[in-house]
Amino acid sequence: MFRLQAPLPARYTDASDDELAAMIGAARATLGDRVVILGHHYQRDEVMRWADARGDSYGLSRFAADQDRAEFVVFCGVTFMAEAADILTAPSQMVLLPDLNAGCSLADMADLDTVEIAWSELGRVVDLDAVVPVTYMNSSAALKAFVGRHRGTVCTSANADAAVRWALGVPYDTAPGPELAEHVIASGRKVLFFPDQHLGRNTVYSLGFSSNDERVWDPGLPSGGLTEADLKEPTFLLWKGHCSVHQRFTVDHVESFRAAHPDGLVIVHPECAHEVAVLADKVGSTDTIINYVCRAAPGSAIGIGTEVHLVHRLAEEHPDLTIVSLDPLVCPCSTMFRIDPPHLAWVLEGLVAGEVRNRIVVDEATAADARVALARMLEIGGSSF
Ligand code: CIZ
Repeated sequence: MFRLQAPLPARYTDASDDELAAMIGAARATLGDRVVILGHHYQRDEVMRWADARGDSYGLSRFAADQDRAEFVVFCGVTFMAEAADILTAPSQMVLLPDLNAGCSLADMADLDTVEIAWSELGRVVDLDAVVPVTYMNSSAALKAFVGRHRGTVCTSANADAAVRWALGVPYDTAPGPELAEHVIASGRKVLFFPDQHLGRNTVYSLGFSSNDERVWDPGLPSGGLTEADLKEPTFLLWKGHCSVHQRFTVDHVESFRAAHPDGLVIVHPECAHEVAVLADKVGSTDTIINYVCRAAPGSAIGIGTEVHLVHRLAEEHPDLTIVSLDPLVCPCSTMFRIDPPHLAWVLEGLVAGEVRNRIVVDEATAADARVALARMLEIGGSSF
């Protein structure tokens, strides 16, 4: 869905940093418990300083849902996160996204129409009862609803392993490896995983599957660019989507870091390409990365492959560690970066004036199906839940 943010009035665009901080502080004080401000880990510091809670997309949505005193949830994140918060909060709560252009290019790589086409093409050659759709949290509400309707689940980067095991009917305590893979292949179960192929691939390879067990569905090509055999044979169909930030990290980045820090540790997000992930000491979600840094021995050098605002914040908060981004030409998440103090001030001052600006609303039919999939994700759990 494409929404356009209208330019802000000069009161906000011409204000100095101090003036904006004064506006935000005054509006927040006036609104008191009526508002809660959520800051995703990838937000810039000038925004993050105002957050009542910091976290990943799912953690923040849960936090919002638990704040029943807050009438307004100002989500400093991107559209799919604000949608998830609207789905999980009470009908009386309103979710606002300070800049409507803060979308997510990864989430936009799959939409309901193209996923429905893939599903029906798959249905021509395999029994859909054996296929479970799994969507990453970074997807539209419409796709969360699709998996809710088709016995599937949502996953986050923190519980993708548990979600894929669940989809394949593999108990959580079964050791990963070739035996697990053989057992699943023999069962004929399949997973359609969207929209991030890298999270899908890193997850299924860590369970013991190989490149023979997956094909990539390219939504831009007829039949996903696949033959009938390609649809029938593999256990996994991975959607051809990627995160433009995490896809930047390369093998050369890891090797350069290791050359500069021979005893250093490397941790990368599972949205990074598999050839990068295999070189890392640890692969994990934003919360996993934060916990890894918090537990590191003083003096450690850590190279991180994730969004740069989080990396810089961790470096500032841990002066006893050497923390660097693996990519020296660091690239922020440009859509997250749209949320800035002028937009935050504009939304908060609107609330003070009785005007709800940039409300994100998911229609109730979609929300009901999406809630089913989100509830399944919570039931499935996983290491970080
Ligand atoms: O779901 C999130 O918040 C994202 C974008 C990443 C993560 O690992 O938490």
